[in-house]
Amino acid sequence: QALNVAIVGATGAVGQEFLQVLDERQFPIAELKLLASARSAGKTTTFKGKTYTVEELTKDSFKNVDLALFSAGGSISKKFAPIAVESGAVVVDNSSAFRMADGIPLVVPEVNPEAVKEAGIKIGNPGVGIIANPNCSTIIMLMAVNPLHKVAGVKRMVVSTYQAASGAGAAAMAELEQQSREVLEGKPVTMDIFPFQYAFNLFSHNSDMKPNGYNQEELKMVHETHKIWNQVNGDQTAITTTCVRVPVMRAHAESINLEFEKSITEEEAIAALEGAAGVSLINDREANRFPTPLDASFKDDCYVGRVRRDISRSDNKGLDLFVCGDQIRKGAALNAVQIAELLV
Ligand code: A2P
Ligand code: 11C
Repeated sequence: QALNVAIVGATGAVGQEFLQVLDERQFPIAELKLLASARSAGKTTTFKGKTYTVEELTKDSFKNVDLALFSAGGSISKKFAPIAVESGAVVVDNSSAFRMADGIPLVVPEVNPEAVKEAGIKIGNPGVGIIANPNCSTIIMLMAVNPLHKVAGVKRMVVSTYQAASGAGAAAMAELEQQSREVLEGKPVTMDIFPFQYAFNLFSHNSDMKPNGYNQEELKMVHETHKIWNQVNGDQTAITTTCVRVPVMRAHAESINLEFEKSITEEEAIAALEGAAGVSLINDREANRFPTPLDASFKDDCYVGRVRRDISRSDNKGLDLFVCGDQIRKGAALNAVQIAELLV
């Protein structure tokens, strides 16, 4: 059946990508509503050749809406997602507002699609209706790691990220572009979004720093993975992460070291990755050709390479790999639309 769909944050980087992905995947839409702040009310966007006017998000925005895709930040989700559910919509929320809440499924469709049904969420079933989209770094990591986890069980992982501007929104992408131009022109750089020069530089992820020395992005990757894998206390994969912002426009990269419960050879790992939905390999040692953020940009798949036995171990229970995934697509809009597809 065709659904009445609302997009909250329709003018943002992810909001615009929602439209692109819904169009490409021919998502069944009856009516479409584009919502953003009062600043954007009256702006227009075209979708499938038709012009739509952006409306200001208010508590009355969700009448007759079946599905609401949210990407306007955590505080907007906290305030308006319950209102949307109350009005009878199912919400797929791209923010971190509800990810760790009990009873709210946190879903990567290639990993744990069953979580939606288990939570009793379906279109036209008012009252239970928020599904959380994981953090982009978590999604991209799990796309690479989950196929191997299914074969040999991941006991411990050590992850370092190289995160693109898009993860901080459209304004951060514009800042990277502007600063790059300013540096090349020998001008002082404009710093509005980040407290450091971003062009020709990199820095520790800009999320909140916690007393234990981890930032919030790093802890999200740990806790969200345990929830998605349905791992309870005492039976959890040990995970440690370091998140870094690099001057790349829209695809995240991650270096991942894995320790497994069971042996897994390079060949077995490659076979598992080759058979995994949403994963493509770029793993040519002779040509020194492995995934780059530009390979992954504007693509649906996550690209995996550098698949190699960890030489710090004498057994076959350690692997290293590198993954790149489009932060706006699989890290956000595509994953959310795939979740919505589970409902139709
Ligand atoms: P607006 O463009 O009107 O500010 P990004 O993550 O790329 O920065 O995008 C954020 C999205 O969230 C934008 O669509 C933005 O709309 C929207 N947004 C921000 N604040 C609000 C608000 N108070 N009410 C509704 N939408 C908001
Ligand atoms: C980044 N992953 O790349 C972040 C942004 O929890 O959804 C998104 C934060 C979140 O900076």
